[in-house]
Amino acid sequence: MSLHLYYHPLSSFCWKAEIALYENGTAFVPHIVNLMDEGERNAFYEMWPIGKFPVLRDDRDDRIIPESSIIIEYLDQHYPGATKFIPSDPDAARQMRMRDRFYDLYLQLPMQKITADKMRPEGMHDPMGVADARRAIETAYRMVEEDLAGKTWAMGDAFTMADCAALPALYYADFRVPMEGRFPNAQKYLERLKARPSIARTLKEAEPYLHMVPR
Ligand SMILES: N[C@@H](CCC(=O)N[C@@H](CS)C(=O)NCC(=O)O)C(=O)O
Repeated sequence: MSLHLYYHPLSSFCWKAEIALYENGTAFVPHIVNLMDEGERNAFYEMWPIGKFPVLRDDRDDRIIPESSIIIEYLDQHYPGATKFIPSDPDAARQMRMRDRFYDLYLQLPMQKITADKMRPEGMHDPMGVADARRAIETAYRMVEEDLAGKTWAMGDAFTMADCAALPALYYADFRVPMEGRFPNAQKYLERLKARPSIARTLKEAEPYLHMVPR
């Protein structure tokens, strides 16, 4: 098999890539990377010195493809399937990429900030940074709520890369800053996402690890 995914089943950005792979039934070899293990960490950094997963390796052309959005673009180009992640129309593609960036940068990153703060040692916390992150998430929720009005998926009727980005962002953000009925479009969208088979599978595989998420 030519595709190998280096990932961790708890990682929000890895979910994005897993969803895209499962969406089109694209065959791949999964490699769970335990960054706490020195040997595994060194081997992973050797492949991608930035040290962030997911990373896709394609043996067919001996290529390393890091970054969740770039992985999905690569799958769309080189391993196409029934779900087309990037719309063919250039304007629609740009709008889709905007939403993909939005979910990554303005929901996932502040959510990661809150989670990372929980793992910091006593005396090293950053309450101001966490308060900023919570505010950023609230702003993103309000914008997403408006954007989703009358839509099934982030771009309307078609499931795209933006939806692969939306699930991990909304799932974990809702865990950190609960929407609690304040954003009905976003909450219904999150439920639709969770019910999609590619996503249900990704979440099911994460289940045995979810107890490791810091409360
Ligand atoms: N921009 C990257 C972000 C990837 C990322 O932040 N991955 C996290 C897990 S969700 C990671 O590798 N964390 C491990 C670390 O920073 O040591 C992408 O879209 O793939």
